[in-house]
Order: sequence, then C-alpha cells, then structure tokens
Amino acid sequence: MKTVFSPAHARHHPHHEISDGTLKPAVEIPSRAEMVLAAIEAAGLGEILPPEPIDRALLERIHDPAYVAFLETVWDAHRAAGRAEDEAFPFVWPTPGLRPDRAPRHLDGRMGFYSFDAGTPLTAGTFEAALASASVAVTGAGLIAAGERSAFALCRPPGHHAMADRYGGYCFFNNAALAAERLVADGRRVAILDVDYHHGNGTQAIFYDRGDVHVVSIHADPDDEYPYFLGHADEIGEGHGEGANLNLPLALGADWPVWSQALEIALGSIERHRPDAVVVSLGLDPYEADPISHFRLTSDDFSRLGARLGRIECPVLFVLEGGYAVEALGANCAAVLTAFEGG
Ligand code: SP5
Ligand code: ZN
Repeated sequence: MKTVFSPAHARHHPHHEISDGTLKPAVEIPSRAEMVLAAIEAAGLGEILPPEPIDRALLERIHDPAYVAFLETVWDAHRAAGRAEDEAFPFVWPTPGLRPDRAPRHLDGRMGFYSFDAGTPLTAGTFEAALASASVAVTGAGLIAAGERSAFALCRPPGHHAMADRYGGYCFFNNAALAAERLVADGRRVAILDVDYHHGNGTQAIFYDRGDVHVVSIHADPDDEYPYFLGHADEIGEGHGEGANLNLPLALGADWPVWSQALEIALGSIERHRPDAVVVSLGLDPYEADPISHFRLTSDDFSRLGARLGRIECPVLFVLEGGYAVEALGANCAAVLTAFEGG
C-alpha cells in the first residue's frame, strides 16, 4: 500500500489547548505524524509519496471560499494586531439567537465566527499544514482513482471535525470529505467509515443532505463525550441524504466485543449502499491507553480491525484522524494497515 505524506504538517505546532475546563498541554502535536511515518517505514508498508498541490476549486466545493481565505490570512491579522504569542484561541461564538450571517471585522470576532471550540489553536503555519494535509488526502484519493486497491493518507492535522466553514476538534480542512469529493468527481459512489473515537461532526454536516456519499460513524456517545452537539443515532440525513447517514454511538468503556458488533452493523450498512470506494477516517483514539478517550481497543484489536476491513470488496483509502497515545500510535496504525494487506 502506498502512503502519501508531507513534512509540512509540522508547521502546525500548537503548545496548548483549552479542555477539561482549563489550559492544558496540546495533544495534537507534530510527533504524532512522525511516529506513524516511522512505524509504516519500519513495517515496510510500501512507497511513501509527497502530495500533489490541491485543486483550489475542489477545496472550495467542500469549504466556503471565505473560510479558506480566513485561514489563509488569519496569522497575518494576528501579527498585524500586535499579538506576539505563538498560538491564538477563539473565545466567543455566534450561538443561536446571535447574528450568524456576517463575519465581524475584529480578529476575535472572526476567529469565533469561523470556529466552534477553544480546543484548537491557530499557529504561524496552521494554514500551510492544513492545506498540505488536505493535499495528502486528495492525492491518496487520486491513487484510488488511478486503480490502486488501497492507499494511506498520513494526514496531520486531522480533518473529520472540520465543517464547511468552521474549524475545531484539532481540524481545519476536512481531509476525508475532500478525498470523498475527489472520488465522486471520478464518478464513484463513496462511503465514509469513521472509526475515530469522536463523532465526525464535520463530515456528517458536509454530506448530510447528499445521497452520493454515505457516512457511517462509530464513536463515543455525544451525551458523554466531545463533540457533544452532534452524533446521535437519530441523525439519519435529510433530503437526498435521508438514510445515508448512520451514527453508532457507544457507551464509554466499549471494548472489542462491543465495538466490533457496531463495526459489523456499519459494514453491513455500507455493503447495502454498494459503494465503489470506501474512505476510512482512521482515528486510533479508540485505543485503551489513549490519554483523552474512553474506549478499550488493544493493539491486537487494531490488527483485527485491519483484517476485517481487508474483506471490503471495493478500494479503500485510509485517512489518518485522531489518536494521542503517541508512543503506541505508530504501531497501532501500522497494525491496521499491515493486517488489511495481509488479511
Ligand atoms: C481528531 C480528534 O480526535 N479530535 C478530538 C478533539 C477532542 N477535543 C476535546 C478533548 C477533551 C479532552 N477531555 C479529556 C478527558 C480525560 N481527562
Ligand atoms: Zn478523535
């Protein structure tokens, strides 16, 4: 399996996040991608390719052009405002009842307008890193379009929380959605299987009214876990997308017997939609030792997951999402991908 990777990920370098009610050390850090890269090299997974530049028109079919322009210019605005700090957090949002229809002029208003949480700082190279991550995903989709049976998009920063016009959950551009859109442009019916511990609220929202991309997610119950405000089982899609969104929320503490039951339901649903390509939003944060998560998958379970996904009949693109147990992250990711190939 070929991997697509860009060292530009390291230009997004947060030091802190706001979570657990306070300022904490960041968990979405550059060493994550380096650990994954080292592990797939050690496993001999296959060739590692750089991304091709992303088609801006494709980027702007998924993301609002004004949002893309905001991310592209926000750090200059941060410096122009005389701010010397090396990361910037939003802190005020246009919640219901306020005006959601206009982006303010002020930097703080704009950060709030284009985000939905304070867990996701902007840094000097955030735009370049996020654009490279999106390019990695779309290049991976291009490999599938060119006839590969599988490919791995080693994305960082992750993407599945990113909305059409808002960042959050450590995500800026929705890499999996962009990859799916690239495959739709190739004439394919696409399914996205999101196995990250957190609900992919951005992916769901982007495709909610579309029937050509089927979105299925296994995640921690949003009553108890981030992102809290989306991801329930009664969210089934709307309009052309009615029936094309499936949420499988699980109680905290889910282990392989529980989790793999949801996986079978997810794969059954995907099979019934007869996709020509599957994009797997591969979060490794269901891991038992993940520092911010509460599922109990073991490293062996990730091999079981990979082997099971290896039985999907159409081509599969893996897109890296979350996973914060940095020491085990590479091995767990390589376990999925090598078992996929060998299983
Ligand atoms: C891509 C991805 O996995 N994003 C996850 C964003 C989660 N942000 C909220 C983190 C809340 C952490 N709470 C930790 C509780 C354990 N002490
Ligand atoms: Zn996650």
